[in-house]
Amino acid sequence: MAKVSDRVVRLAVFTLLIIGLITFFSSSSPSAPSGTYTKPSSSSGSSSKDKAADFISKGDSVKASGSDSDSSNSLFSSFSSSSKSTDKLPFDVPDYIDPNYARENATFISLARNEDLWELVPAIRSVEDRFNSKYKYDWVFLNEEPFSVEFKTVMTSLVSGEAKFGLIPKEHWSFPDWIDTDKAAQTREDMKNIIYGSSISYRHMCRFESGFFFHHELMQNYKYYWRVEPSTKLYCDVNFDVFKFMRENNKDYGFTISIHEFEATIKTLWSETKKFVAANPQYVAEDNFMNFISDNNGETYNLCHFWTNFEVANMDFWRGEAYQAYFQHLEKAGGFFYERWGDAPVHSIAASLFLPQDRIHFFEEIGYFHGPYHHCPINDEIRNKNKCMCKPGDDFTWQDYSCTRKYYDVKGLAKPLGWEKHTG
Ligand SMILES: Nc1nc2c(ncn2[C@@H]2O[C@H](COP(=O)(O)OP(=O)(O)O)[C@@H](O)[C@H]2O)c(=O)[nH]1
Ligand SMILES: [Mg+2]
Repeated sequence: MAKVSDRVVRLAVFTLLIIGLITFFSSSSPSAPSGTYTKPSSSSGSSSKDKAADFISKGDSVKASGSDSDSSNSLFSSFSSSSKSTDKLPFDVPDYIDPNYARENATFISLARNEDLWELVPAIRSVEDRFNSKYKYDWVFLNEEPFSVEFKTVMTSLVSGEAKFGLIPKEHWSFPDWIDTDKAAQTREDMKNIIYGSSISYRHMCRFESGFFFHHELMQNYKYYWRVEPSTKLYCDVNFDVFKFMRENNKDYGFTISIHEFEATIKTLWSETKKFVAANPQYVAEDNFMNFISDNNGETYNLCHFWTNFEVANMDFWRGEAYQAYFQHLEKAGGFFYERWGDAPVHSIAASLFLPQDRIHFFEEIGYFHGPYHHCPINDEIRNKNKCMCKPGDDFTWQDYSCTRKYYDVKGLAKPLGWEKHTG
């Protein structure tokens, strides 16, 4: 008897449980899959994180991170159904600066492949943490192939301004029709023992960064940019608006590391430059920076260049008459493919010849790393004030292979105290 009544009680409890579950599931909305962020109703003043969510909700098959189940019976269904359109995402951060802050006409830019994603993430995070979370400038991403949904989702969630993703037009990432592709192939064979010497894509990249990124439609409405590459780091807080600094101080080109180029990659770049200058002397600025790039008043190139993996610059210069004519001359000469001209010497030679030298600026206080070199401010006050996390003993700036000592000498600037201890 006891056994039978036991069974009846258990059956009754089980039946009640089933009825309860059926009632619960039939009342939950089937149109709100868990973890999928509901697009906020469009209202003015939507934050950039709203834009991130907006993007996520637009992707056909993209879900907010952490949702790998789309059924409404997941543990999180009650959370998602209470995430109504006006809710802030849980990771929204307060604005550090006045929401009406007048930003400059400027953007970050990163050229990257989909497979660069996880090397780019910490680089961007460090720029956001050290600078952009305060100022919220936009970020443009460019690629010669469509960006993956994963790439777009992660980057959108990471940047505090608006994230924009662009496809590079074919003509900006291919051989121009005057290039002899057999000769280019022979070059790659001949240069296979030089870093990136056998690479086609690296050459397209250098040509694109030399002559086309500032023409991309997503860049058209911007004047200044800050270039960020995968696997780089900012070592110090940047407690000023770098773009405002550029405009207010009439700077067109800013760098953190300068270095000597591998001569084998640019055998005829200087002779082509000399030909161009001889035919177009009007473009050479009066108070130029020729003595930074040449030790004999232009006879030969000393290989010094600004390392363009970090670059803050005014695109009016690249879009202007002098640089456009110079780039066209280099294009026709073919050295992007018949040699392995880098965008760094091309930009640096142009800036040094066609800009007055006071428009070129060294950001001493922006600690920065791109393998294998560190720019770590050797001035203790700068490092402490800006919470730098680098070892001054690692600094490359004053070493012989750097060109920044020359930058100071040619400009007649006083070097920071103790620089002699960092040479070698
Ligand atoms: N979309 C795209 N980006 C590239 C390609 N090759 C290099 N890049 C990007 O171009 C920049 C320079 O490339 P990187 O490999 O860092 O060259 P390195 O710094 O000279 O060693 C980085 O932002 C890369 O992500 C490519 O084939 N496609
Ligand atoms: Mg790099």
